[in-house]
Amino acid sequence: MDVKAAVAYEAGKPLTIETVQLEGPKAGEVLVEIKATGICHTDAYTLSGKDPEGLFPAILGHEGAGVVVEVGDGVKSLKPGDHVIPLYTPECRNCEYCLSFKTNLCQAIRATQGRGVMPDGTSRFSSNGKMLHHYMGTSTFANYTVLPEIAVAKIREDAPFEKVCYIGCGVTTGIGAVINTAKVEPGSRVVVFGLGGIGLNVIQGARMVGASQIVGVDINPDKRELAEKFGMTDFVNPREVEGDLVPYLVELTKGGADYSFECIGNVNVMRQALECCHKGWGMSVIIGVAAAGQEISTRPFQLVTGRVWKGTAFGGAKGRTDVPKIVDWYMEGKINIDDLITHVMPLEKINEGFDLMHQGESIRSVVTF
Ligand code: NAD
Ligand code: AHE
Ligand code: ZN
Repeated sequence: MDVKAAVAYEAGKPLTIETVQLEGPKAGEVLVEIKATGICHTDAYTLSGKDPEGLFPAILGHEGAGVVVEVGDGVKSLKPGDHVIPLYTPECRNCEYCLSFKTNLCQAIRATQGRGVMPDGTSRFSSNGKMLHHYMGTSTFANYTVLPEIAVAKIREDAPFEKVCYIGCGVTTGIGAVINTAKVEPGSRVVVFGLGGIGLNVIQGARMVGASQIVGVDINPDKRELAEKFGMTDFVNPREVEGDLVPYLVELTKGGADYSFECIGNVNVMRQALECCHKGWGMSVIIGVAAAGQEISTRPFQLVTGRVWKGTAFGGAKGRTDVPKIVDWYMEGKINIDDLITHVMPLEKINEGFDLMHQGESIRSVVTF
């Protein structure tokens, strides 16, 4: 079938909006009509050419929501008409990782996903006979996409696509990092580095669990107002701090953060995030994605003296199980998504969404089809 897509032909170049061809679902796959998709910084990272798994040409996008149109042979858990959110972290409930109950990183289809193809090793997308790569197993920058059944979360039908698409990455990543990965306790002092689409969800997660102090750190002062609305108690602009940021934050948090979160992808900030943690127990969680070749460093003494370094993907969430619950939280008014979606645009304007992100003018831009 013909579908409308934004194609990434080359690193560092704008996406090309065009009609491409999509094959129907094979066994174990479903065809989904994408109704809305967010633009996450990770899409920009891959488009920049710095992602070692970034393949071109590809259809990017991993923060979508839509409706199942057709199911392939053997698909049991989904049917046409189901409202769904695609999962870049699938949940097969059968692999060693799923059965460990220690991680959300289902590995059932990770290898083919990283090669930009479906689990059978082929792509469903093409343009004038030339193969296009899938991206993160989701490729939501198209009005139809094909997904493995295990990479689809079924959600309630009254949830608005243009809002809950954000649960496909940013909302779940930020709130999940607090709840699943760090397991922040009430009364904790929290420091959040980077107040973008992820960091603000860390803040709302920290407020939900009852953190008593939530420090936000960002070089863009325009992020302050919204962060305060979401629960930030103290704002720090590193460019306005005289001297080292780390001792400043340790003093502000009266001895160091119980938990810190890096939501930027900057390895120097990752070090600061670890070192501003409280001696003896402070935990720092890396969420930001840093480019290939980048490395983190610190004095091992920082860990010897009790600080803990962790990382998280998709907020430690198991998509098919947890995503429908997070959609419920939104529908019940327990979490705020609306104020984080600062721009909505048609696919034709998707490149403007990337520009707004780079200019620091948006939190989330959402493309609606
Ligand atoms: P974003 O562009 O919306 O936000 C980034 C924020 O960081 C901006 O507010 C920017 O002003 C701020 N910033 C940049 N440099 C800074 C510095 N040196 N000090 C302080 N603040 C600084 O991006 P996003 O969509 O929120 O994504 C954030 C990061 O999280 C990206 O690296 C993205 O790839 C990653 N990410 C990871 C996961 C995961 O599962 N681990 C999921 C989603 C996104
Ligand atoms: N190909 C990239 C991987 C980047 C990365 O870490 N991605 C996160 C999700 S970011 C969503 O916005 C993730 O899920 N990681 C676990 C995994 O298996 O990829 C690179 O840099 O190599
Ligand atoms: Zn993302």
